[in-house]
Amino acid sequence: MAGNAAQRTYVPPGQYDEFYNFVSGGFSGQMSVYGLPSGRLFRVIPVFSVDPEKGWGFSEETKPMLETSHGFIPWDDLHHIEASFTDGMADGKWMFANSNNTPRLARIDLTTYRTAEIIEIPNTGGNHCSPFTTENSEYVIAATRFSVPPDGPGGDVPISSYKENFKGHISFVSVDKETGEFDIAFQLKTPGLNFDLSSAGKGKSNGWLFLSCYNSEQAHTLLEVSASQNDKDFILAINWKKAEEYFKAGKGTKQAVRYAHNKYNEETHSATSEIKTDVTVLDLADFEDLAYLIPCPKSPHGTDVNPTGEYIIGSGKLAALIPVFSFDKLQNAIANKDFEAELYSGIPVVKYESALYGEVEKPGLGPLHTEFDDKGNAYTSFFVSSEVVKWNIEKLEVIDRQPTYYSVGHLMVAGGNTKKPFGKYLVAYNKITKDRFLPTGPELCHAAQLFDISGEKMELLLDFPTIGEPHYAQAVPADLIKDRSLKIYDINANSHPYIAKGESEARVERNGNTVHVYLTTIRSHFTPDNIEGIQLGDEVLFHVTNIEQDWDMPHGFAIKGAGNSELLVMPGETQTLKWIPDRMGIFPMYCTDFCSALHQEMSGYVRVSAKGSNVPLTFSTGTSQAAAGE
Ligand code: K7E
Ligand code: CUA
Repeated sequence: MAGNAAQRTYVPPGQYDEFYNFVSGGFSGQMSVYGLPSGRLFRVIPVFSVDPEKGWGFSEETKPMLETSHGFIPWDDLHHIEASFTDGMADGKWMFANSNNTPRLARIDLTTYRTAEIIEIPNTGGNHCSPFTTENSEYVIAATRFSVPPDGPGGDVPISSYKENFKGHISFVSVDKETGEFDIAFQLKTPGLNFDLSSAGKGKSNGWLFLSCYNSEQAHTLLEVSASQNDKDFILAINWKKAEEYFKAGKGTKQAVRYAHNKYNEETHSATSEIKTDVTVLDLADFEDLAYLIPCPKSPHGTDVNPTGEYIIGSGKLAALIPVFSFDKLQNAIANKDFEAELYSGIPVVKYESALYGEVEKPGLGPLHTEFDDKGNAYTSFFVSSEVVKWNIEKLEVIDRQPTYYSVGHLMVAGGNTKKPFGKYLVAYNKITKDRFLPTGPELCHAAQLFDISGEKMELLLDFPTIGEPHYAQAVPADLIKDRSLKIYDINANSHPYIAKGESEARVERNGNTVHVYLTTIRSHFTPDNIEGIQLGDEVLFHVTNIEQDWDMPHGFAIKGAGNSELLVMPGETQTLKWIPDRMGIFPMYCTDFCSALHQEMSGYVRVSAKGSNVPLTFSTGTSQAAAGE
């Protein structure tokens, strides 16, 4: 460990980190935001998860974000984070994230640091090969990990009919340049293969997409044996610009499907969920010039394209070498029809040697993922031999190797998947941390390890624990995005249907068994803070508007017996907590976020009476009269 490592990661009090690091949370369903080089955790953002700390998925406004065609699903397995790109560089607008279980794609807004949109992906089983974006984020790509029969009643087939009935789908989800809004433009239907990961071409290879696939055997049971038979699986190269041309020319067929499209509206402060019912599918079997298979040794995992776009690195999980493919050679091979076979009824297989630039010999065991620096070097993670290996792409020579503690999965170089990596820091995301940290029972934290890669040798600087299981991550220079961060929501732009724009609009209204409480918060009281006339059998909706217009001034809201969570309401925002009282009596409510010296005083009472009681509905703040009628 380098002697001055502490100095190089130390960010003095009051100073900022150089990079934001957006890290996937794996089975926590969240994305966390760290600073680099300090490793300080700033924020955990619920994406495919509920989060009681923020009321996310518990407030009435946020629940629709987690709707799917299967109903409300408050969890998923988030593996990959990818930045929105402009000209192959992170532009700091959004982060994209995939869910691996119930296939979904999310967009996280880097002004609000919240999930702004989630779209479900039809015809897909396990959205692992996702979300990888093209050079200008024209599309976010999402491909199926498990091939399955297309959605619909036709899916009721014997599992043993895999080869015939199971299909892969690669989704091209367009991203609106201004708003970021998703739309599934089209899908490519492929033979039944398992797509693991992908990278879009960049620079000279812009317009192409490279997907690693395993299970070229098309096995459907005991895959650890039966999908590891072939000496080589494949990288599927797709000419997506061509596919887009065909789509725009009206090719493909519309298929009836059902998928949810959820959007959060910053003006109504509410999410909506809509079920969409069709998707355009182009079957690869109908086109001759869209797809080519490149043989790739032994169960490829990552497929990564270098900053110039010329080299495509395959990482066979069981391979003892790293193949480096050349985009130019691939193009020549395609032009010369230098094919060794056609597979899966009609996809040409390019000869391995014809696409290969060269192989890195004996790099390590179990290569998974590769990222790049600004000097022509690649960095590959090795799960089995638990190390990070630096090698020169053109020379195919190993330059340095450093152990990780332990069993690294993804690694990330700052800007390492862009056209111009920053090449200063590398972070290894490790699966196992036995003996690295104070023990915390049977489960230990996963962890990140920060390396300085500015010199010839990599230097380990810092270990820091992570939330959930970190897979992929992105780092963006702080200067690019920190000034875009929102400070408050403008209350005058708040068009929530149940807003109270000031204390004079605070009130309580009964509509049958539903009681709407228009509640405001400001340091350090609620308006109203005494409410009587609630009856058993009522459903009470607390619409809490935080009328503060100061940065970093949220108020919380909680009431005894509520079956959900707190609300944490940002300045200028309205959020709703549903409460169904189950007994008569007095119920305290209070602010959960220490907002001022008199935060403890920020509280109130709600009286619940019997059904049909003659206690009238009253509300007040700052008066001590008993409610009328007593
Ligand atoms: Cu290698 Cu799901 Cu990207 Cu994790 S995957 S390590
Ligand atoms: Cu408001 Cu504490």
